[in-house]
Amino acid sequence: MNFKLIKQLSFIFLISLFFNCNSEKNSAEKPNIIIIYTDDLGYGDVSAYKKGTLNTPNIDKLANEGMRFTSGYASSATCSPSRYALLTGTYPWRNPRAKIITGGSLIIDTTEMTIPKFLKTKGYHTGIVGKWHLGLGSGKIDYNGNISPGPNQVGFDYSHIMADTQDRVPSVYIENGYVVNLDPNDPIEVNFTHNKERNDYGLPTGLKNPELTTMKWHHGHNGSIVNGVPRIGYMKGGEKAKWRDIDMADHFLGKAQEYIKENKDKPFFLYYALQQPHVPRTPHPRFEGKSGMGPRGDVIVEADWCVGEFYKTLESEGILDNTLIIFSSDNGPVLNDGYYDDAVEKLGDHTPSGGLRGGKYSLFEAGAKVPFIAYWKGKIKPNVSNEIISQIDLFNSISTIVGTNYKSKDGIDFSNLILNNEGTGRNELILEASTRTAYRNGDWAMIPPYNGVAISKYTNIELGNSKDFKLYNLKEDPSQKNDLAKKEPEKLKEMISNFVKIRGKKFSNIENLVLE
Ligand code: NG6
Ligand code: CA
Repeated sequence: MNFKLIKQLSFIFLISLFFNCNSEKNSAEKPNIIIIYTDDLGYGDVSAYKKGTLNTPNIDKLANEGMRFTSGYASSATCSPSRYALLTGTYPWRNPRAKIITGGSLIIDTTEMTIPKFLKTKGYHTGIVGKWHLGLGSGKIDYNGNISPGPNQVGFDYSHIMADTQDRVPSVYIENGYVVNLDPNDPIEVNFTHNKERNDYGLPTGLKNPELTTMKWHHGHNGSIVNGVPRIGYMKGGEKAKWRDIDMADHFLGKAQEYIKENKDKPFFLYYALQQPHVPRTPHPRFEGKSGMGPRGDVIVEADWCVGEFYKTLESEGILDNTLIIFSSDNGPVLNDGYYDDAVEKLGDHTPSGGLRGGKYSLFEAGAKVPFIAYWKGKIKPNVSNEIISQIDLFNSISTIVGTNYKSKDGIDFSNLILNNEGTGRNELILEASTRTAYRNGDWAMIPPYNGVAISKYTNIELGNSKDFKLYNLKEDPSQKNDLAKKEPEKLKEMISNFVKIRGKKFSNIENLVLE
Protein backbone atom coordinates (compact mmCIF):
# COMPACT_ATOMS: atom_id res chain seq x y z
CA MET A 1 0.00 0.00 0.00
CA ASN A 2 1.42 3.33 -0.88
CA PHE A 3 1.60 6.22 1.52
CA LYS A 4 -1.06 8.27 -0.30
CA LEU A 5 -3.61 5.48 -0.09
CA ILE A 6 -2.96 5.00 3.61
CA LYS A 7 -3.44 8.73 4.12
CA GLN A 8 -6.72 8.70 2.18
CA LEU A 9 -8.02 5.66 4.06
CA SER A 10 -7.11 7.18 7.43
CA PHE A 11 -8.94 10.36 6.46
CA ILE A 12 -12.08 8.42 5.52
CA PHE A 13 -11.78 6.45 8.76
CA LEU A 14 -11.51 9.62 10.85
CA ILE A 15 -14.46 11.24 9.07
CA SER A 16 -16.63 8.18 9.60
CA LEU A 17 -15.56 8.01 13.23
CA PHE A 18 -16.56 11.63 13.69
CA PHE A 19 -20.03 11.12 12.19
CA ASN A 20 -20.48 7.95 14.13
CA CYS A 21 -19.65 9.60 17.44
CA ASN A 22 -21.89 12.50 16.62
CA SER A 23 -24.79 10.26 15.82
CA GLU A 24 -24.04 8.17 18.93
CA LYS A 25 -24.36 11.29 21.02
CA ASN A 26 -27.44 13.01 19.68
CA SER A 27 -29.20 10.41 17.67
CA ALA A 28 -32.87 9.67 18.17
CA GLU A 29 -31.82 6.03 17.82
CA LYS A 30 -30.54 6.15 21.33
CA PRO A 31 -33.20 8.06 23.19
CA ASN A 32 -33.19 8.00 26.94
CA ILE A 33 -35.83 5.55 28.05
CA ILE A 34 -37.89 6.02 31.16
CA ILE A 35 -40.57 3.73 32.52
CA ILE A 36 -42.73 5.37 35.16
CA TYR A 37 -44.53 2.55 36.86
CA THR A 38 -47.22 3.03 39.49
CA ASP A 39 -48.43 0.39 41.92
CA ASP A 40 -52.13 -0.64 41.86
CA LEU A 41 -53.24 2.44 39.88
CA GLY A 42 -56.52 1.64 38.14
CA TYR A 43 -57.73 2.31 34.62
CA GLY A 44 -60.15 4.93 35.96
CA ASP A 45 -57.72 6.55 38.43
CA VAL A 46 -56.18 8.77 35.74
CA SER A 47 -58.41 11.63 34.63
CA ALA A 48 -57.27 11.30 31.00
CA TYR A 49 -58.99 7.91 31.14
CA LYS A 50 -61.98 8.84 33.27
CA LYS A 51 -62.78 12.51 33.74
CA GLY A 52 -64.61 13.99 36.62
CA THR A 53 -63.70 12.76 40.07
CA LEU A 54 -59.96 12.69 40.66
CA ASN A 55 -57.63 15.04 38.82
CA THR A 56 -54.23 13.88 37.61
CA PRO A 57 -53.12 16.84 35.43
CA ASN A 58 -49.48 15.77 35.16
CA ILE A 59 -50.20 12.22 34.04
CA ASP A 60 -52.89 13.65 31.76
CA LYS A 61 -50.27 15.83 30.08
CA LEU A 62 -48.30 12.72 29.08
CA ALA A 63 -51.54 11.04 27.98
CA ASN A 64 -52.90 13.95 25.98
CA GLU A 65 -49.63 14.95 24.35
CA GLY A 66 -48.49 11.39 23.74
CA MET A 67 -50.12 8.16 22.67
CA ARG A 68 -52.76 6.97 25.08
CA PHE A 69 -53.68 3.31 24.84
CA THR A 70 -57.20 2.27 25.75
CA SER A 71 -56.32 -1.44 25.62
CA GLY A 72 -52.94 -1.50 27.31
CA TYR A 73 -52.35 -4.36 29.72
CA ALA A 74 -50.07 -5.36 32.52
CA SER A 75 -49.23 -9.03 32.08
CA SER A 76 -50.83 -9.81 35.38
CA ALA A 77 -53.29 -8.65 38.02
CA THR A 78 -50.58 -8.60 40.70
CA CYS A 79 -47.21 -6.99 41.11
CA SER A 80 -44.25 -9.38 40.95
CA PRO A 81 -45.49 -11.28 37.87
CA SER A 82 -46.15 -8.02 36.01
CA ARG A 83 -42.73 -6.64 36.88
CA TYR A 84 -41.08 -9.88 35.84
CA ALA A 85 -42.86 -9.81 32.46
CA LEU A 86 -42.07 -6.15 31.90
CA LEU A 87 -38.33 -6.57 32.34
CA THR A 88 -37.96 -9.93 30.57
CA GLY A 89 -40.69 -9.86 27.89
CA THR A 90 -41.77 -13.28 29.11
CA TYR A 91 -45.20 -14.42 30.26
CA PRO A 92 -45.01 -14.78 34.06
CA TRP A 93 -46.81 -18.14 34.06
CA ARG A 94 -43.79 -19.62 32.29
CA ASN A 95 -41.83 -18.97 35.47
CA PRO A 96 -43.26 -20.88 38.46
CA ARG A 97 -41.47 -18.50 40.81
CA ALA A 98 -43.10 -15.38 39.37
CA LYS A 99 -45.67 -15.00 42.16
CA ILE A 100 -46.21 -12.25 44.74
CA ILE A 101 -43.00 -12.20 46.75
CA THR A 102 -42.75 -11.92 50.52
CA GLY A 103 -39.07 -11.80 51.38
CA GLY A 104 -38.27 -14.40 48.72
CA SER A 105 -35.34 -14.93 46.35
CA LEU A 106 -34.74 -13.19 43.05
CA ILE A 107 -37.14 -14.56 40.42
CA ILE A 108 -35.23 -13.35 37.37
CA ASP A 109 -32.46 -15.76 36.49
CA THR A 110 -29.17 -13.86 36.25
CA THR A 111 -28.61 -15.45 32.84
CA GLU A 112 -31.95 -14.19 31.53
CA MET A 113 -32.00 -11.26 29.09
CA THR A 114 -33.66 -8.11 30.42
CA ILE A 115 -34.38 -4.66 29.02
CA PRO A 116 -31.59 -2.97 31.01
CA LYS A 117 -29.16 -5.73 30.03
CA PHE A 118 -29.61 -5.31 26.30
CA LEU A 119 -29.60 -1.53 26.67
CA LYS A 120 -26.18 -1.81 28.28
CA THR A 121 -24.89 -3.48 25.10
CA LYS A 122 -25.74 -0.19 23.37
CA GLY A 123 -23.87 1.93 25.90
CA TYR A 124 -26.82 2.85 28.09
CA HIS A 125 -26.45 3.60 31.76
CA THR A 126 -29.28 1.84 33.57
CA GLY A 127 -30.99 2.61 36.86
CA ILE A 128 -33.94 1.66 38.99
CA VAL A 129 -35.45 3.83 41.69
CA GLY A 130 -38.45 2.68 43.73
CA LYS A 131 -40.26 -0.57 44.24
CA TRP A 132 -38.44 -3.74 43.19
CA HIS A 133 -40.55 -6.71 44.34
CA LEU A 134 -38.73 -9.25 42.18
CA GLY A 135 -36.97 -10.93 45.08
CA LEU A 136 -33.45 -10.62 46.44
CA GLY A 137 -30.70 -13.12 47.12
CA SER A 138 -30.87 -16.83 46.52
CA GLY A 139 -31.70 -18.16 49.97
CA LYS A 140 -32.00 -16.60 53.37
CA ILE A 141 -31.09 -12.94 52.99
CA ASP A 142 -28.59 -11.27 55.30
CA TYR A 143 -29.61 -7.63 55.21
CA ASN A 144 -26.41 -6.61 56.97
CA GLY A 145 -24.02 -7.39 54.15
CA ASN A 146 -24.14 -7.27 50.39
CA ILE A 147 -27.60 -8.36 49.28
CA SER A 148 -27.12 -10.21 46.03
CA PRO A 149 -28.26 -11.19 43.46
CA GLY A 150 -30.68 -8.32 42.96
CA PRO A 151 -31.28 -5.52 40.45
CA ASN A 152 -27.55 -4.94 39.94
CA GLN A 153 -27.10 -8.56 38.82
CA VAL A 154 -29.90 -8.46 36.21
CA GLY A 155 -28.86 -5.36 34.33
CA PHE A 156 -29.07 -2.27 36.52
CA ASP A 157 -25.91 -0.21 37.00
CA TYR A 158 -27.62 1.67 39.79
CA SER A 159 -30.40 0.66 42.14
CA HIS A 160 -32.13 2.46 44.98
CA ILE A 161 -35.08 0.36 45.99
CA MET A 162 -37.43 -0.94 48.57
CA ALA A 163 -37.19 -4.70 48.55
CA ASP A 164 -40.80 -5.84 48.24
CA THR A 165 -43.68 -3.56 49.12
CA GLN A 166 -44.36 -0.72 51.49
CA ASP A 167 -46.45 -3.07 53.64
CA ARG A 168 -43.68 -5.69 53.96
CA VAL A 169 -40.61 -5.56 56.18
CA PRO A 170 -37.79 -4.66 56.13
CA SER A 171 -38.89 -1.00 56.04
CA VAL A 172 -35.55 0.23 54.72
CA TYR A 173 -34.09 1.43 51.44
CA ILE A 174 -31.44 -0.64 49.71
CA GLU A 175 -28.88 1.02 47.42
CA ASN A 176 -26.73 -1.09 45.13
CA GLY A 177 -27.15 -4.10 47.42
CA TYR A 178 -26.62 -2.39 50.77
CA VAL A 179 -29.17 -1.16 53.30
CA VAL A 180 -28.94 2.64 53.43
CA ASN A 181 -27.92 4.17 56.80
CA LEU A 182 -27.45 0.82 58.46
CA ASP A 183 -25.64 0.99 61.80
CA PRO A 184 -23.46 -2.15 62.07
CA ASN A 185 -24.08 -2.15 65.82
CA ASP A 186 -27.79 -2.44 65.24
CA PRO A 187 -28.09 -5.26 62.70
CA ILE A 188 -31.36 -6.03 60.95
CA GLU A 189 -33.16 -9.33 61.31
CA VAL A 190 -36.20 -10.20 59.28
CA ASN A 191 -38.65 -13.05 59.52
CA PHE A 192 -41.88 -13.86 57.76
CA THR A 193 -42.89 -16.94 59.65
CA HIS A 194 -45.53 -16.48 62.24
CA ASN A 195 -45.57 -18.60 65.36
CA LYS A 196 -46.04 -18.08 69.06
CA GLU A 197 -42.42 -17.34 69.74
CA ARG A 198 -42.17 -15.08 66.77
CA ASN A 199 -44.99 -12.98 68.08
CA ASP A 200 -42.43 -11.60 70.47
CA TYR A 201 -39.87 -11.38 67.70
CA GLY A 202 -38.50 -7.94 67.12
CA LEU A 203 -40.82 -5.00 67.37
CA PRO A 204 -44.29 -4.94 68.90
CA THR A 205 -46.81 -6.38 66.45
CA GLY A 206 -50.18 -5.26 65.18
CA LEU A 207 -51.62 -8.46 66.53
CA LYS A 208 -50.45 -8.04 70.12
CA ASN A 209 -50.24 -4.28 70.41
CA PRO A 210 -52.95 -2.73 68.24
CA GLU A 211 -52.97 0.27 70.62
CA LEU A 212 -49.53 1.20 69.24
CA THR A 213 -50.73 1.48 65.65
CA THR A 214 -51.83 4.65 63.91
CA MET A 215 -53.25 2.66 60.99
CA LYS A 216 -55.48 -0.30 61.77
CA TRP A 217 -55.06 -3.59 59.97
CA HIS A 218 -58.05 -5.25 58.37
CA HIS A 219 -56.59 -8.50 57.02
CA GLY A 220 -52.98 -9.70 57.03
CA HIS A 221 -50.65 -6.86 58.07
CA ASN A 222 -50.49 -7.67 61.77
CA GLY A 223 -46.72 -8.11 62.08
CA SER A 224 -44.06 -5.62 63.22
CA ILE A 225 -45.20 -2.06 63.74
CA VAL A 226 -42.96 0.47 61.98
CA ASN A 227 -43.91 4.17 62.13
CA GLY A 228 -47.27 3.19 63.61
CA VAL A 229 -48.08 0.95 60.63
CA PRO A 230 -48.33 -2.80 61.24
CA ARG A 231 -46.63 -4.70 58.40
CA ILE A 232 -46.43 -8.11 56.78
CA GLY A 233 -43.54 -9.89 58.53
CA TYR A 234 -41.35 -9.23 61.51
CA MET A 235 -38.18 -7.22 61.83
CA LYS A 236 -35.83 -6.01 64.49
CA GLY A 237 -32.81 -3.73 64.51
CA GLY A 238 -31.91 -1.29 61.76
CA GLU A 239 -33.46 1.60 63.66
CA LYS A 240 -31.47 4.33 61.84
CA ALA A 241 -32.13 2.78 58.45
CA LYS A 242 -35.92 2.80 58.63
CA TRP A 243 -37.75 4.85 56.07
CA ARG A 244 -40.34 7.44 56.98
CA ASP A 245 -43.45 6.42 55.08
CA ILE A 246 -44.72 9.97 54.62
CA ASP A 247 -41.41 10.91 52.97
CA MET A 248 -41.23 7.95 50.60
CA ALA A 249 -42.71 9.76 47.58
CA ASP A 250 -40.30 12.69 47.98
CA HIS A 251 -37.44 10.30 48.62
CA PHE A 252 -37.89 8.27 45.44
CA LEU A 253 -38.62 11.39 43.40
CA GLY A 254 -35.38 12.96 44.66
CA LYS A 255 -33.38 9.87 43.75
CA ALA A 256 -34.97 9.71 40.29
CA GLN A 257 -34.17 13.39 39.71
CA GLU A 258 -30.59 12.92 40.91
CA TYR A 259 -30.21 9.97 38.57
CA ILE A 260 -31.33 12.07 35.60
CA LYS A 261 -28.98 14.91 36.44
CA GLU A 262 -26.03 12.57 36.87
CA ASN A 263 -26.62 10.55 33.71
CA LYS A 264 -28.10 13.00 31.24
CA ASP A 265 -24.94 13.16 29.13
CA LYS A 266 -25.12 9.50 28.13
CA PRO A 267 -28.10 7.53 26.96
CA PHE A 268 -29.80 6.20 30.05
CA PHE A 269 -32.63 3.90 31.07
CA LEU A 270 -34.50 4.73 34.25
CA TYR A 271 -37.15 2.51 35.74
CA TYR A 272 -38.92 4.81 38.19
CA ALA A 273 -41.29 2.60 40.17
CA LEU A 274 -43.53 4.64 42.45
CA GLN A 275 -45.08 3.02 45.52
CA GLN A 276 -48.49 4.68 45.21
CA PRO A 277 -51.38 3.93 45.59
CA HIS A 278 -50.43 0.55 47.13
CA VAL A 279 -51.11 0.10 50.85
CA PRO A 280 -50.23 1.47 53.34
CA ARG A 281 -51.32 4.78 51.83
CA THR A 282 -49.24 7.39 53.59
CA PRO A 283 -49.42 10.74 51.80
CA HIS A 284 -47.04 13.45 52.90
CA PRO A 285 -49.03 15.87 55.14
CA ARG A 286 -49.03 18.47 52.36
CA PHE A 287 -51.23 16.12 50.30
CA GLU A 288 -53.53 15.09 53.13
CA GLY A 289 -57.15 15.85 52.34
CA LYS A 290 -56.30 17.03 48.82
CA SER A 291 -58.52 14.53 47.03
CA GLY A 292 -61.48 14.46 49.41
CA MET A 293 -61.31 10.66 49.03
CA GLY A 294 -59.09 9.82 51.96
CA PRO A 295 -55.50 8.55 51.74
CA ARG A 296 -55.99 6.49 48.56
CA GLY A 297 -57.06 9.54 46.57
CA ASP A 298 -54.45 11.70 48.31
CA VAL A 299 -51.55 9.44 47.36
CA ILE A 300 -52.74 9.43 43.75
CA VAL A 301 -52.66 13.24 43.82
CA GLU A 302 -49.18 12.92 45.36
CA ALA A 303 -48.04 10.46 42.66
CA ASP A 304 -49.36 12.79 39.97
CA TRP A 305 -47.40 15.65 41.56
CA CYS A 306 -44.26 13.47 41.50
CA VAL A 307 -44.77 12.82 37.78
CA GLY A 308 -45.07 16.59 37.24
CA GLU A 309 -41.91 17.39 39.22
CA PHE A 310 -40.01 14.63 37.49
CA TYR A 311 -41.14 15.96 34.10
CA LYS A 312 -39.94 19.44 35.07
CA THR A 313 -36.48 18.01 35.74
CA LEU A 314 -36.36 16.42 32.29
CA GLU A 315 -37.39 19.79 30.89
CA SER A 316 -34.87 21.86 32.82
CA GLU A 317 -32.09 19.41 31.99
CA GLY A 318 -32.99 19.89 28.31
CA ILE A 319 -33.49 16.23 27.47
CA LEU A 320 -37.23 15.97 26.78
CA ASP A 321 -36.74 15.89 23.00
CA ASN A 322 -34.59 12.81 23.29
CA THR A 323 -36.47 10.85 25.90
CA LEU A 324 -39.15 8.21 25.51
CA ILE A 325 -41.41 8.00 28.55
CA ILE A 326 -43.68 5.03 29.16
CA PHE A 327 -46.23 5.44 31.93
CA SER A 328 -48.25 2.54 33.29
CA SER A 329 -49.31 0.56 36.36
CA ASP A 330 -48.43 -2.96 37.51
CA ASN A 331 -52.00 -4.11 38.07
CA GLY A 332 -55.52 -2.84 38.59
CA PRO A 333 -57.04 -1.10 41.58
CA VAL A 334 -58.05 -2.33 45.01
CA LEU A 335 -59.72 -0.35 47.77
CA ASN A 336 -59.38 -2.42 50.93
CA ASP A 337 -56.07 -4.24 50.57
CA GLY A 338 -55.59 -4.90 54.26
CA TYR A 339 -55.92 -1.65 56.25
CA TYR A 340 -58.83 0.48 57.41
CA ASP A 341 -57.96 3.67 55.55
CA ASP A 342 -61.29 5.06 54.34
CA ALA A 343 -60.62 4.00 50.74
CA VAL A 344 -64.08 2.43 50.55
CA GLU A 345 -65.91 4.89 52.74
CA LYS A 346 -64.67 8.06 51.06
CA LEU A 347 -64.68 6.90 47.46
CA GLY A 348 -67.78 8.90 46.49
CA ASP A 349 -68.49 8.74 42.75
CA HIS A 350 -64.94 7.85 41.78
CA THR A 351 -64.52 4.55 39.88
CA PRO A 352 -60.89 3.34 40.13
CA SER A 353 -61.58 0.62 37.58
CA GLY A 354 -63.10 3.09 35.12
CA GLY A 355 -66.20 0.92 34.78
CA LEU A 356 -64.29 -2.28 34.05
CA ARG A 357 -65.23 -5.42 35.96
CA GLY A 358 -63.07 -6.78 38.80
CA GLY A 359 -59.86 -5.20 40.09
CA LYS A 360 -56.46 -6.25 41.40
CA TYR A 361 -56.21 -10.08 41.71
CA SER A 362 -58.99 -10.52 39.11
CA LEU A 363 -59.16 -12.21 35.72
CA PHE A 364 -61.79 -9.70 34.68
CA GLU A 365 -60.64 -6.66 32.72
CA ALA A 366 -59.87 -4.34 35.64
CA GLY A 367 -57.22 -6.78 36.88
CA ALA A 368 -54.66 -6.08 34.20
CA LYS A 369 -56.06 -3.39 31.89
CA VAL A 370 -54.29 -0.28 33.11
CA PRO A 371 -53.39 3.25 32.03
CA PHE A 372 -50.70 2.87 29.37
CA ILE A 373 -49.08 5.94 27.80
CA ALA A 374 -46.14 6.50 25.47
CA TYR A 375 -44.75 10.05 25.40
CA TRP A 376 -41.86 11.49 23.47
CA LYS A 377 -41.90 15.23 22.95
CA GLY A 378 -41.88 16.16 19.29
CA LYS A 379 -41.63 12.54 18.18
CA ILE A 380 -44.81 10.75 19.24
CA LYS A 381 -47.89 12.53 17.96
CA PRO A 382 -50.81 13.04 20.32
CA ASN A 383 -53.18 10.18 19.69
CA VAL A 384 -55.49 7.62 21.25
CA SER A 385 -54.94 4.04 20.20
CA ASN A 386 -57.37 1.20 20.71
CA GLU A 387 -54.80 -1.40 19.70
CA ILE A 388 -54.13 -4.16 22.21
CA ILE A 389 -50.66 -3.97 23.72
CA SER A 390 -49.05 -5.44 26.82
CA GLN A 391 -46.15 -4.47 29.03
CA ILE A 392 -44.59 -7.74 27.87
CA ASP A 393 -44.14 -5.98 24.53
CA LEU A 394 -41.90 -3.24 25.89
CA PHE A 395 -38.92 -5.59 25.63
CA ASN A 396 -39.20 -6.08 21.85
CA SER A 397 -40.36 -2.53 21.17
CA ILE A 398 -37.50 -0.89 23.06
CA SER A 399 -35.09 -3.36 21.47
CA THR A 400 -36.19 -2.19 18.01
CA ILE A 401 -36.04 1.48 18.94
CA VAL A 402 -32.41 1.26 20.05
CA GLY A 403 -31.43 -1.12 17.26
CA THR A 404 -30.61 -4.37 19.03
CA ASN A 405 -31.72 -7.79 17.86
CA TYR A 406 -32.92 -9.08 21.20
CA LYS A 407 -36.44 -10.38 20.93
CA SER A 408 -38.45 -12.20 23.55
CA LYS A 409 -40.63 -15.16 22.72
CA ASP A 410 -43.85 -13.71 24.08
CA GLY A 411 -43.63 -10.06 23.08
CA ILE A 412 -44.62 -8.19 19.96
CA ASP A 413 -42.95 -5.06 18.65
CA PHE A 414 -45.23 -2.02 18.85
CA SER A 415 -42.52 0.58 18.16
CA ASN A 416 -44.01 1.39 14.75
CA LEU A 417 -47.34 2.06 16.41
CA ILE A 418 -46.00 4.61 18.86
CA LEU A 419 -43.39 6.23 16.64
CA ASN A 420 -45.23 6.32 13.32
CA ASN A 421 -48.81 5.56 14.22
CA GLU A 422 -48.60 2.67 11.79
CA GLY A 423 -49.08 -1.04 12.19
CA THR A 424 -51.07 -2.89 14.78
CA GLY A 425 -50.84 -4.18 18.29
CA ARG A 426 -51.56 -7.74 19.36
CA ASN A 427 -54.25 -10.12 18.21
CA GLU A 428 -54.14 -12.15 21.37
CA LEU A 429 -52.93 -12.10 24.91
CA ILE A 430 -52.85 -14.33 27.95
CA LEU A 431 -53.71 -12.59 31.21
CA GLU A 432 -52.61 -13.86 34.59
CA ALA A 433 -54.04 -13.40 38.09
CA SER A 434 -52.64 -15.30 41.08
CA THR A 435 -51.46 -18.17 38.82
CA ARG A 436 -54.79 -18.48 36.98
CA THR A 437 -54.86 -17.45 33.33
CA ALA A 438 -57.44 -16.12 30.87
CA TYR A 439 -57.37 -15.26 27.19
CA ARG A 440 -58.12 -12.25 25.05
CA ASN A 441 -58.34 -12.33 21.26
CA GLY A 442 -59.50 -9.29 19.28
CA ASP A 443 -62.72 -8.07 20.87
CA TRP A 444 -63.23 -11.27 22.79
CA ALA A 445 -62.27 -12.30 26.32
CA MET A 446 -62.53 -15.84 27.68
CA ILE A 447 -62.12 -16.91 31.30
CA PRO A 448 -61.77 -20.65 31.98
CA PRO A 449 -63.43 -22.24 35.00
CA TYR A 450 -61.57 -22.03 38.29
CA ASN A 451 -62.27 -23.21 41.79
CA GLY A 452 -62.35 -20.60 44.49
CA VAL A 453 -64.67 -17.90 45.71
CA ALA A 454 -66.32 -15.61 43.19
CA ILE A 455 -65.76 -12.54 45.36
CA SER A 456 -62.92 -12.11 47.83
CA LYS A 457 -64.41 -11.47 51.25
CA TYR A 458 -61.34 -9.41 52.11
CA THR A 459 -60.94 -7.10 49.15
CA ASN A 460 -64.53 -7.42 47.91
CA ILE A 461 -63.22 -7.93 44.38
CA GLU A 462 -64.75 -10.31 41.82
CA LEU A 463 -61.83 -12.61 41.12
CA GLY A 464 -63.12 -14.30 37.96
CA ASN A 465 -63.68 -17.74 39.50
CA SER A 466 -66.65 -19.70 38.25
CA LYS A 467 -67.46 -23.30 37.41
CA ASP A 468 -68.14 -22.46 33.75
CA PHE A 469 -66.23 -20.94 30.88
CA LYS A 470 -67.09 -17.26 30.47
CA LEU A 471 -67.06 -15.39 27.19
CA TYR A 472 -67.41 -11.66 26.64
CA ASN A 473 -67.42 -9.33 23.68
CA LEU A 474 -65.46 -6.37 24.96
CA LYS A 475 -66.42 -4.07 22.11
CA GLU A 476 -70.11 -4.31 22.87
CA ASP A 477 -69.70 -5.02 26.53
CA PRO A 478 -66.50 -3.55 27.99
CA SER A 479 -67.70 -4.08 31.55
CA GLN A 480 -68.24 -7.81 30.97
CA LYS A 481 -71.86 -7.95 32.03
CA ASN A 482 -73.13 -10.38 29.40
CA ASP A 483 -71.64 -13.84 29.36
CA LEU A 484 -71.98 -15.14 25.78
CA ALA A 485 -70.52 -18.62 26.41
CA LYS A 486 -73.84 -20.33 25.76
CA LYS A 487 -74.92 -18.06 22.92
CA GLU A 488 -71.66 -18.32 20.98
CA PRO A 489 -70.46 -21.93 21.36
CA GLU A 490 -68.35 -21.81 18.19
CA LYS A 491 -66.54 -18.69 19.30
CA LEU A 492 -65.97 -20.21 22.72
CA LYS A 493 -64.53 -23.37 21.20
CA GLU A 494 -62.17 -21.36 19.03
CA MET A 495 -61.06 -19.26 22.01
CA ILE A 496 -60.40 -22.33 24.15
CA SER A 497 -58.43 -24.00 21.41
CA ASN A 498 -56.26 -20.89 20.84
CA PHE A 499 -55.75 -20.51 24.55
CA VAL A 500 -54.57 -24.10 24.99
CA LYS A 501 -52.18 -23.67 22.06
CA ILE A 502 -50.32 -20.98 23.98
CA ARG A 503 -50.68 -22.38 27.48
CA GLY A 504 -49.44 -25.77 26.34
CA LYS A 505 -50.08 -29.34 27.33
CA LYS A 506 -49.45 -28.72 30.99
CA PHE A 507 -52.79 -27.01 31.07
CA SER A 508 -54.51 -30.37 31.22
CA ASN A 509 -57.59 -29.16 33.07
CA ILE A 510 -58.65 -27.11 30.16
CA GLU A 511 -57.76 -29.79 27.66
CA ASN A 512 -60.04 -32.20 29.49
CA LEU A 513 -62.78 -29.67 29.46
CA VAL A 514 -62.26 -29.10 25.76
CA LEU A 515 -62.56 -32.80 25.11
CA GLU A 516 -65.82 -33.13 26.99
C1 NG6 B 1 -50.93 -9.52 49.51
C2 NG6 B 1 -51.28 -8.52 50.62
C3 NG6 B 1 -51.65 -7.21 49.96
C4 NG6 B 1 -50.56 -6.74 49.02
C5 NG6 B 1 -50.26 -7.84 48.03
C6 NG6 B 1 -49.13 -7.49 47.11
C7 NG6 B 1 -52.31 -9.57 52.60
C8 NG6 B 1 -53.55 -10.11 53.20
N1 NG6 B 1 -52.42 -9.02 51.38
O1 NG6 B 1 -50.49 -10.70 50.09
O2 NG6 B 1 -51.91 -6.24 50.94
O3 NG6 B 1 -49.41 -6.43 49.76
O4 NG6 B 1 -49.90 -9.02 48.69
O5 NG6 B 1 -49.51 -6.48 46.26
O6 NG6 B 1 -51.26 -9.63 53.22
S1 NG6 B 1 -48.72 -6.26 44.94
O7 NG6 B 1 -49.32 -5.14 44.28
O8 NG6 B 1 -47.36 -6.01 45.33
O9 NG6 B 1 -48.87 -7.48 44.17
CA1 CA C 1 -49.21 -3.76 42.51
